[in-house]
Amino acid sequence: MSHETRTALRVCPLCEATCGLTLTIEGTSVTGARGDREDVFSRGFICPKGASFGGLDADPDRLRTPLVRKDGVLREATWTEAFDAIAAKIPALIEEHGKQAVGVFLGNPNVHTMAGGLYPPLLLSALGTRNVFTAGTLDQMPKHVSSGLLFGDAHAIPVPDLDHTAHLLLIGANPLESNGSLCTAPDFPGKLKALRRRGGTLTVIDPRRTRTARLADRHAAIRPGTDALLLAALTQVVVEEKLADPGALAGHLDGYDELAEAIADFTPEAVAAACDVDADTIREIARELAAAPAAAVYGRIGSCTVEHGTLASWLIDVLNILTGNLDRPGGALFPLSATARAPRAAAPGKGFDLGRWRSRVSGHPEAKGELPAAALAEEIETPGEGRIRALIVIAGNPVLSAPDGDRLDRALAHGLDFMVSVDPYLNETARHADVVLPPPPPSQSAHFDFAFNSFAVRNQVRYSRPAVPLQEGRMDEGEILARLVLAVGGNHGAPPETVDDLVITTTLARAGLPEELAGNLTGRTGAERRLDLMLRLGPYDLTLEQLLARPHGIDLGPLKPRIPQVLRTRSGRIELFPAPIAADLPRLRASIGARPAGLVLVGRRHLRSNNSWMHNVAALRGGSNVCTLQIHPDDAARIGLAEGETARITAAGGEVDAPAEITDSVRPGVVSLPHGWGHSRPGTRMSVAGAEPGVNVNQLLDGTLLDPLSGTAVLNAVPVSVTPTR
Ligand SMILES: Nc1nc2c(c(=O)[nH]1)N[C@H]1C(S)=C(S)[C@@H](COP(=O)(O)OP(=O)(O)OC[C@H]3O[C@@H](n4cnc5c(=O)[nH]c(N)nc54)[C@H](O)[C@@H]3O)O[C@H]1N2
Ligand SMILES: Nc1nc2c(c(=O)[nH]1)N[C@H]1C(S)=C(S)[C@@H](COP(=O)(O)OP(=O)(O)OC[C@H]3O[C@@H](n4cnc5c(=O)[nH]c(N)nc54)[C@H](O)[C@@H]3O)O[C@H]1N2
Ligand code: SF4
Ligand SMILES: [Mo]
Repeated sequence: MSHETRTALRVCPLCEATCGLTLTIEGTSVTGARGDREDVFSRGFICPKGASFGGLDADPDRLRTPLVRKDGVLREATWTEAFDAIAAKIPALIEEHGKQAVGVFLGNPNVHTMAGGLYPPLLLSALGTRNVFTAGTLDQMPKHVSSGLLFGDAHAIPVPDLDHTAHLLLIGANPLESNGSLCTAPDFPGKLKALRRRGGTLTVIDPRRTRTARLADRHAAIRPGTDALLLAALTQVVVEEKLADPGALAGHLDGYDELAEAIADFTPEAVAAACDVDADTIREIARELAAAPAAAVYGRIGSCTVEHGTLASWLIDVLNILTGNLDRPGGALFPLSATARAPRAAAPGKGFDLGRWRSRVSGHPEAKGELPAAALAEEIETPGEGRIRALIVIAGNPVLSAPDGDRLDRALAHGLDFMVSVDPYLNETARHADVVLPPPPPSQSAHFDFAFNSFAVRNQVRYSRPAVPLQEGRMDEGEILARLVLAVGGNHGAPPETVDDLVITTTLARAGLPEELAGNLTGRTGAERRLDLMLRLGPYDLTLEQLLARPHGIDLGPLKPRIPQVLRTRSGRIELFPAPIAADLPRLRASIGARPAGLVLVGRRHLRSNNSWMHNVAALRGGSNVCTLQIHPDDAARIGLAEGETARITAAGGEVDAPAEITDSVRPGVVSLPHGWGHSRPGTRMSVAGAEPGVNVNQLLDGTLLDPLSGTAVLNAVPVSVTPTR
């Protein structure tokens, strides 16, 4: 093995900011990572997670070979044995019990890998199952649904024009810790500081005084779960005081009068007590928003994973629209990524429908082809036709990330005939698998951001080839997933390239292009050739070769107005007041009088962590990155809880114990526990995480509380009680 030191460029896959990294490589090991100053998008920014790329990449707990269960025990196996086992089981199960017998759970890192962008859709069509669950219903599904209803395209999500806005209203997001979400912006903190420096205004709505809130001109510590009420009142003020001026959008709107009438009673005075934000402040925020030369309203987890998540997400864009800020520079704009289909002329589209089918047990409506992740356990446990008997999990850990992990844990242990997990770790979920297929570490994987380029605050495109060669015995994740598609579809053993070739042929045919063009595509792998094709068919007429020649990326310019081209509604217009929203409004109105009797729980994220899987890197542990229950001093005093003392938190789904951290950064009446902890189950292989496991906050949820329109689990504003354990 050679030990010369060199550098390689690699886009960071560890959060949505997509920073360009310069990796230092000795032999085949990554020994350092710094921000790539020449990166066209991130310009050298890096955070502690990116700086720990090497440690994460070389984690000795990463699986090196597939695991196959024999006589009840997971043992190291060859790739052939692993895929043989899958091919022997899944097609036969489908044959015997039908397509619905196989369920799929797609976790968050699928949007951070190239393979995760290219192959899961093919897996779903090979299986033909409706039992599809993703991290989306623990996260951003309300935003997809509101975009689907407003614009006719669930993927048309406007992002705040951070570099040019004069006024940002940020709701339930903490980009100083998360580095941003559904808004891809390397150095989000720097961009907020720049906004303040150029005289702009930042307002943060969050029940916690977060690091982001501390940066703001104004922080309103709202009562959790009431943002839709606040947003309805902001909209009411804009309408009532005739501040609405949709500008260039005026000719593209349907339903303004119906909307205005429907929200007329959501006055600041009506919602103030529920939100615990006074009416004058609400009026002031609305007036400032309307008066700003350019403003953007942006909401994230705290506005999505709540009981009225879809209504809140919808109202955020309604405010952007009515104040003339949607689709204008400095407002909220639709990015145009290099692999998007080239824009077509504006015309009516197919629209967006909800509830085209329902889940078998509880009858939850599908949204965007998915069923609620919170309903996965019951679909495995409940007998009858269509029961899930086999589960394929790709890059997911629902035992920790979804409500009532203990129930799902039992369902996976006792309710399945067969389970496959594609994951680098033997995590709390994968420990139940019959076959575990481990992808190589990121240094050995190519990287392209299919998802995040379409949420980026600047249009740009970058591609990284593997920084070090694939180690002997490793299999590229693209190949793993292609082989999985073949194995479940009865084509086990066919060359994996056939999967990509078929996609290329059908894509060319659909575009009305001759099949021979496939011969022009370049690339070392099927995934690269597909990328090349998408770039060529995309809006900027790029090629893979051009990307390879520009390793620091290609800047494609600032975001530009795209309406009406993005609209896909049946009317061809923006549907301001869609019927499913109208039908859900009475539920919001009814919540005005409801007040929690006791404490409510919200989550939090830590800069040096990521959901459930980064607690195994020693360099990222400690400091603020701990699983404590944050509680306000007044509440702690009332309950009789001392700093560091163990608190017992009880809710509908169960109870957990965590050390109390008394802090006035949470508002009275609110406690906060982070998620992704609870690494204490036997049979996992995450030694660092297991040494200080923390507790699983999602054990407090029983999985019945959902935002009904999107099927998204209510993870914030959950009623809990807290007592000392003594
Ligand atoms: N209470 C509460 N619960 C939450 C949230 C919350 O705010 N509060 N947040 C929710 C949100 S926003 C999300 S997105 C979900 C996430 O939920 P999940 O997607 O279920 O969980 P993750 O912890 O993101 O990790 C998924 C797995 O992907 C694996 N992985 C990492 N890299 C790769 C790779 O390159 N390939 C493959 N195949 N696997 C890889 C990791 O090892 C890990 O086991 O959690 C949700 N749960
Ligand atoms: N370091 C780190 N970065 C991450 C992740 C991580 O785990 N760690 N996860 C990644 C993922 S998967 C995602 S989806 C993004 C999420 O990105 P963000 O949404 O920016 O991250 P959160 O920290 O969950 O911020 C949600 C905020 O909402 C507040 N909140 C809770 N309930 C309410 C409410 O009812 N109303 C209002 N107004 N606010 C409320 C919380 O106090 C919290 O500050 O982060 C990504 N980046
Ligand atoms: S901000 Fe996100 S993308 Fe940038 S270095 Fe940190 S983890 Fe990586
Ligand atoms: Mo997420």
